[in-house]
Amino acid sequence: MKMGSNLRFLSLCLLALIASTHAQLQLGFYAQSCPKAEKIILKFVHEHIHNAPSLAAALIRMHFHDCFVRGCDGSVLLNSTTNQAEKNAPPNLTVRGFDFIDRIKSLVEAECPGVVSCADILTLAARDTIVATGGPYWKVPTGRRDGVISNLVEARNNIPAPFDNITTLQTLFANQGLDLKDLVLLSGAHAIGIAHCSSLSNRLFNFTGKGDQDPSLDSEYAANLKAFKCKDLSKLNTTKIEMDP
Ligand code: HEM
Ligand SMILES: *[C@@H]1O[C@H](CO)[C@@H](O)[C@H](O)[C@H]1NC(C)=O
Ligand SMILES: *[C@@H]1O[C@H](CO)[C@@H](O)[C@H](O)[C@H]1NC(C)=O
Ligand SMILES: *[C@@H]1O[C@H](CO)[C@@H](O)[C@H](O)[C@H]1NC(C)=O
Ligand SMILES: *[C@@H]1O[C@H](CO)[C@@H](O)[C@H](O)[C@H]1NC(C)=O
Ligand SMILES: CC(=O)N[C@H]1CO[C@H](CO)[C@@H](O)[C@@H]1O
Repeated sequence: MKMGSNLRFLSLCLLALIASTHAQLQLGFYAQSCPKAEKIILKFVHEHIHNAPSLAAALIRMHFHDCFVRGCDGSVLLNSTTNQAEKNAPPNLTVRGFDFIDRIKSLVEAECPGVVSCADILTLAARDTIVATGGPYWKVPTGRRDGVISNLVEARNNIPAPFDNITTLQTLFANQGLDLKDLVLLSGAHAIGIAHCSSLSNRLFNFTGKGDQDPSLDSEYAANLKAFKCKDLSKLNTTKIEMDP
């Protein structure tokens, strides 16, 4: 009898867990629980974006990396402990803006402790910085729950690499429930921000390992990068180029 009720309790808990992890996002999820949350984020963005407008690109990319590993759960923000966190995976070595999110989180925590997820803060801040720097506005439903697992290997396996071919890119997007149209549209985010020469230097200098250039790369652009910006092979890791010159 007791066993039966325990089992029933367990299954109720599991049902609740499934319901909560698959909870629908909604606009204004914090309208009752932390009504000022979205305003605090927006205000902070407006006060600070002028000092670092390049953060708009950094944060939309951080949001993308977060979402590609275990869903949009803030796990990209976690530090390594005994394991190596997502943050320390190769694609994340060039992710910037962690301090910015941490500072917003402190302000929101001061207003309503333990209510607003880091994942939602990152998502909203990414949108707000894009808008503040002249980009488009989109509605951001909230209610994301933060994860506690952050794993380097999962980041490496799920986040697309600059040398991935279109087939691999489509697979990685399909793994997240995103189709070819999503892949094309979301890649439009590369209209802003920077890349390091090292992210494309193989396509310039050693595409098939024979000192050649990727034939699909615009030849004029490639020649320009080789002659100027990405010329110094010893500085490929540190030289930045505009995504869309
Ligand atoms: C389609 C697969 C994608 C690949 C292979 C890819 C790859 C890259 C690479 C290699 C960089 C340059 C990193 C560096 O050298 O510093 C970069 C930067 C960037 N990516 Fe992507 N990316 C992809 C999709 C996306 C998506 C979906 C978004 C957002 C919606 C995004 C937003 C950005 C932004 C804004 C930057 C510039 C970051 C900055 O200025 O710090 N990317 N991406
Ligand atoms: C990660 O470490 C940095 C630097 O020590 C710290 O400022 C930040 O608050 C930490 N983030 C989290 C989520 O613990
Ligand atoms: C794309 O890359 C994958 C993994 O490297 C490889 O197995 C596949 O053959 C490539 N596909 C094409 C069309 O080049
Ligand atoms: C080009 O790639 C090949 C094969 O991966 C490698 O052996 C060679 O060292 C590379 N050359 C340069 C200049 O990096
Ligand atoms: C560039 O960065 C890569 C990856 O972190 C590293 O393996 C390589 O040694 C670096 N190259 C130089 C010239 O610093
Ligand atoms: C922003 C940033 O660089 N984050 C981490 C990425 O990984 C490096 C190297 O492991 C860490 O030192 C950074 O803190």
